[in-house]
Amino acid sequence: AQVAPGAVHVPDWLAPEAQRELLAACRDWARPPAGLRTVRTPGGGTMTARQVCLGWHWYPYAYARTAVDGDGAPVKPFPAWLGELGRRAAVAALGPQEPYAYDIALINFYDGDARMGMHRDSDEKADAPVVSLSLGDTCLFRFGNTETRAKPYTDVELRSGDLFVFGGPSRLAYHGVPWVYGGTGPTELGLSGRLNITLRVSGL
Ligand code: MD3
Ligand code: FE
Repeated sequence: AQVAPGAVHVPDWLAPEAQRELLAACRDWARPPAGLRTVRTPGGGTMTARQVCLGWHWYPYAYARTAVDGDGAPVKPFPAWLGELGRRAAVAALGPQEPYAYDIALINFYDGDARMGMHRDSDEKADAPVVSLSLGDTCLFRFGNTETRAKPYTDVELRSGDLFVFGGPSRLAYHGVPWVYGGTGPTELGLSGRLNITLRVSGL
């Protein structure tokens, strides 16, 4: 379903087996070195969702090749199969696309009362669509507008296996995760909490 121009939600895009495989990969990527970390913002705050990066390491508000705000280790490689998954996802949501060379994965892990405030993603230097895949607990995702972090916005529930692609005019829209509904994920997956995997093109 199109939520806004270029913003398309494809519920249940990942089959259960693909969700299990992606979760297993995320568990591996979460391990040190350059594993899951708590992100501190320049204003002294901390993000409640913890994060691990592949390809390029994001820190507020730039990209590096090492975990500069973590253990300093080189960022983990971005695997070719994940880039292929990103291209397939973009085509599934938006139709025929340039063959974008996805080279960044940001993986956010939400447990407890973790959430994400309204923000824009503008640290990438390319305009390729962002691909988002959700695993585990359902969340409320808030898709805003390009002008202000306030209303109007559209609220959408994202469930395990859902795909969301943000391209064109939606690439620079404000968005956030006001909350996660604990204990709502598929029992068979064996994940307590929520994982979101975003695939991006750095343009670097
Ligand atoms: C719209 N992640 O990693 S996914 C983020 O669920 C982020 O962890 C949220 O916002 C999460 O930056 C939301 C949906 C999403 C991701 C990236 C976007 C929406 C986006 C980039 C541009 C526009
Ligand atoms: Fe974002």
